[in-house]
Amino acid sequence: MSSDAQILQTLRTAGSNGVSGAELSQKLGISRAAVWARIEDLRKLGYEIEASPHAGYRLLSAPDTLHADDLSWRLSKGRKIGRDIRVFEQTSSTNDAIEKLARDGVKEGAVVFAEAQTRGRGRLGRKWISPARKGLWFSVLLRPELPPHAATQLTVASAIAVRNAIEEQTGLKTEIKWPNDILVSGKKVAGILTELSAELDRIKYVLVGIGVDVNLSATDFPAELRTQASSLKIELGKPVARTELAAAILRELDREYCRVLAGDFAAVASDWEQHCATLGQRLVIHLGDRRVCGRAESLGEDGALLLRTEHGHLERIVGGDVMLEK
Ligand code: BT5
Repeated sequence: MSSDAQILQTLRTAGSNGVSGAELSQKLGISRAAVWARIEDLRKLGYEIEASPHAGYRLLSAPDTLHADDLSWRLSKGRKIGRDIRVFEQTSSTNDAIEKLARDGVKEGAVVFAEAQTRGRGRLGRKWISPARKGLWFSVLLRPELPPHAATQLTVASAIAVRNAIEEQTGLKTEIKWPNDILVSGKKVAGILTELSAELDRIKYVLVGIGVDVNLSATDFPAELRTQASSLKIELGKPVARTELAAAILRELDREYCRVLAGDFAAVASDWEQHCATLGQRLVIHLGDRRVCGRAESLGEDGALLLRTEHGHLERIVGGDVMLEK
């Protein structure tokens, strides 16, 4: 753990009691002057830290900024997801940034966050709006030993992880729309973009890009999106702490990913089915130029949606745009 993370953790644990400079210096094994310099740097990042002769240092407030160390200490030691966390002020797309790391041979579990994306994208090159400090825009690098067709399992596992974390942190009732949307009151509050690099029979790496609309106001969305998209802040009526939510999502992702790796996708799928807004519904699915209609029956072993078509066939759907039949 870095000195910054240790200082923040100690200050948080001490709460209003505060911690003396001597105690911090001893705990971190650095001089009191060095502690002071670290505190000054944290203040520049927006942490409001009071220093008083008798109470020592006290953390009064933390900024709404993502800080890699501040995220790391909230995660368990033996984790896979989030063992390497990087936060950029701005990138084109965090999926591009994580792909660079993947090509450089970085281990799986690395996560890249950006406070803002200039070219955030959805599936099929669609635009994903990502205003600065309003959401969680991040990507995770995975190197699972799975065949390429099982990559949909990772989208499903990520969707349940994001859903669980949102509910845990906000209490909002969330639903999953197959394959990659998280909805609150029928509106999209998060999306997942899974990109894959594979050989014929094995995955080289998977990039899971996750966008969560945390503290956007209605005016942050373009007018044409306002009827279908929303944010946690709008739905809850108050802002949500992004760092806590980010850490909760990483913890849940770690849990779900481990279940997939252990060959227990059935457990992931069964959780998923409980929260799925799509199952049982009559759907129209656009697959490029093709249009398929039918009733969503269940989730296949590889994460595909099993659709009973109008002609009675069971069709495996692995992509496409899903709409409820009117
Ligand atoms: C998705 O695509 O839902 C995947 C979104 C993934 C975004 C993350 S952010 C971090 C990482 N880096 C990236 O560049 N991307 C990932 P799709 O199902 O194709 O939905 C895209 C559609 O959602 C757009 O065409 C809009 O209609 C709508 N949309 C755009 N921005 C949105 C937002 N912030 N919230 C809700 N809906 C949005």
